Amino acid sequence: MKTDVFFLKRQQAIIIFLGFCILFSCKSNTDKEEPHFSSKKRIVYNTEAMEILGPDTLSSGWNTIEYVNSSNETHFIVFEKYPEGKSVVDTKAEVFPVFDKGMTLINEGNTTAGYKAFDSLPSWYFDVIITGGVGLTAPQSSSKSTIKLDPGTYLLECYVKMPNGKFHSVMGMYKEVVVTTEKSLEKEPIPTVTLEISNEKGIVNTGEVTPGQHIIKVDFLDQKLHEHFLGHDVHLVKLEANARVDSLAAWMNWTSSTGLTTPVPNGVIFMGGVEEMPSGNAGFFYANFTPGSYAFIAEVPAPERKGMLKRFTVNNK
Ligand SMILES: [Cu+2]
Repeated sequence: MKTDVFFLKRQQAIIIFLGFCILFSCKSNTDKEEPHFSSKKRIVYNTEAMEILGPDTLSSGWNTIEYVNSSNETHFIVFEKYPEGKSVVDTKAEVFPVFDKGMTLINEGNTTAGYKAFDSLPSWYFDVIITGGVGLTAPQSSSKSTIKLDPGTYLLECYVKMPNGKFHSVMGMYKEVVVTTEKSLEKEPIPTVTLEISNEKGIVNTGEVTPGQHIIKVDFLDQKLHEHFLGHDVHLVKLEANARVDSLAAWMNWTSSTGLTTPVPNGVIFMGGVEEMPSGNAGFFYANFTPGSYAFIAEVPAPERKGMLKRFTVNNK
C-alpha cells in the first residue's frame, strides 16, 4: 500500500512537473448566468494564450470556480495542494531539474533510467495532493465547478498537449494560488443530478438529466492510480452526429502519442466537469443541457472498459 501511494505521488509529481518545464499557452472564455449560489463573489480564471489568469488568493471552504476559455484550445484547470511551506519557488529549484532529466531520458526511450532519475525528487513533493478543479472545457466557452479547498498553497495547471506534443503546463499554463484561512461565504450546492465514481462500478448516474440547467455532484467513492499514473475524474462531453466514441475514449489517455492532444476528436465538445480528488470527497459542476447526445467520461486509459464512459441522451420534455 505504501509503495502504491509513493508511486502515485511520484507519478503525480511527474505530471505536475510536465506542466512546468518549458512555457506556452492555454485559454478560456466567458460565462453564463450565475444562478444557485449564496456567494456574491464571482471567481473567474481565464486563458488568453497559454496561461492561467485570475485571483492569486481564494478563501477556504467551498469555492465556485468559473473557467473562461477564450482560446482556440481545449483546457482544464486542476488544483494541486502543496505541503506546508512549499511553493512554486521550491518546485523550480528542487523539482523541475529532476523532472527535466527524467523526462528527457524517457523521451529518448530510456524509460528505466528516466524513472530512476525521479528518485532524486525531494520528499516533500510526494505530499502534493490533487484536490479537484474544473474539467475539460471547449475553446471559446466557459464552465464552472464548485470544490472545497483547505488553506494552503496550490498549483493550478493544465496538462493537455499541443499538437506538437508539448504539455500546456510546460508552455506556461500554470499558476500558484494561496487559499487563506478566511472562510468562503459559499455553502455546499444542492445538486439536481448525482454521479458516483468508483473503481468497482465506474460512473453511476442516480438522476435523470433533463433539458435546462443542472447542478451535478460528483461523489468520489474511491480513488486509485490508473495506468497513466493519475486518479479518475469526471468530464461532460456533448457528442455531435459525427462523433466517434471510440476515438474519444482513446483520447483520454495522455500517455499515448495522440492522447490528450489537441485538436480533440471530431464532434466532441467538452463542457467541464470535476477534476480528480481524494477518496471520500465530492465536487460539483454546472451544465445547461439542450436535447442531444452526451457522455460522462473519466480522463483515464480505457474508460469504457472501466465503466467510466457513460453515454446518455437528453430528450425534449
Ligand atoms: Cu491547456
